[in-house]
Amino acid sequence: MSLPALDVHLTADDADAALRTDARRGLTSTPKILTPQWLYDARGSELFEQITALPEYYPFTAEREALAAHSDAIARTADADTLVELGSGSSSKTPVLLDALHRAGTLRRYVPVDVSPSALEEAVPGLIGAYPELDVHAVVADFTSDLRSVPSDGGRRLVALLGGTFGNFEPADRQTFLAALADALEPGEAFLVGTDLVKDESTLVAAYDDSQGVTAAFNLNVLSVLNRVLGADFDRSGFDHLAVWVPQSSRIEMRLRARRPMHVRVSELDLEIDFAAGEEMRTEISTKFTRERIRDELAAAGFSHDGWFTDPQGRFALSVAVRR
Ligand code: AVJ
Repeated sequence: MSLPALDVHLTADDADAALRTDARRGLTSTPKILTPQWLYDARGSELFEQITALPEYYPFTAEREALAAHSDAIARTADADTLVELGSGSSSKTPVLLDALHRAGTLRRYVPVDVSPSALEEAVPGLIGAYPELDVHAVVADFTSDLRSVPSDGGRRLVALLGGTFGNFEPADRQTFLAALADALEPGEAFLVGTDLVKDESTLVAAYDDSQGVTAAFNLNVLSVLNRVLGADFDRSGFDHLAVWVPQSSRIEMRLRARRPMHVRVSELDLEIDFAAGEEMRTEISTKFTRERIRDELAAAGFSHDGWFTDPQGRFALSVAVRR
């Protein structure tokens, strides 16, 4: 068996530097904001896995149901020989798509893209074992700033961004990403994007503030990450987890709210910051879409909205967009 190809466009030092820059900017801005990437260290990724099994956290199940029900239609619409998966992580949802592309008779190549080399190293051998004919070409990259991960080899690509990750970007960053993707694709190539949908507020809030407190632990873990990586001295017990529905921007915001005034030293950034009692720091946004909104955002970047596939309950959507 030949070793799979692995391209590295992002070193651990690059990733580190980007996060530090982001932390300095975010911790000194008003309001304070962190990029969600800080949430996903080893402990955070483990807590996120636990979140996906919570009864309140429907997006994971709903996306899986939508994929299971519509993978063949997605494969037919995309008509691709290469599946590029952005933020592939453990590649747990990939086999459904690979199987559908295989049934359609077009599948040749799989390109998982992730910032984490260890996630790729764990996921790739199993896929090679399960799909011996498949040409697997793994890429370590931050797809938000670098789409060299989708080089054309003359085949027809389907670029997938699953898990609702698209909703974690600010509107301007979504537009920048879509424009870069449109630029990287040839006319006729496709983009598959998973988006959670607008629904009643109580369902949305419960999904991000579960009764077992797993999401609270996930959110508070970000303070332990900052303490470890940046030598900060955040006191976790000084903060409360909040999940807030913000209708104006159609999104859930995860925040940490200071219970009392606090002074925090971030030694590696040579930074001292203050929290007022009740001050909120945003740690993640999770945008909820309507069909019209996703269609309009895709159209603005040069994509037609050719497929709309939801779970049976209509909670989560998979859109297939074709580069015009
Ligand atoms: C995996 C980033 C899409 O936004 O729903 C779950 C992350 N945060 N609970 C989401 C998350 C809190 C999740 N994404």
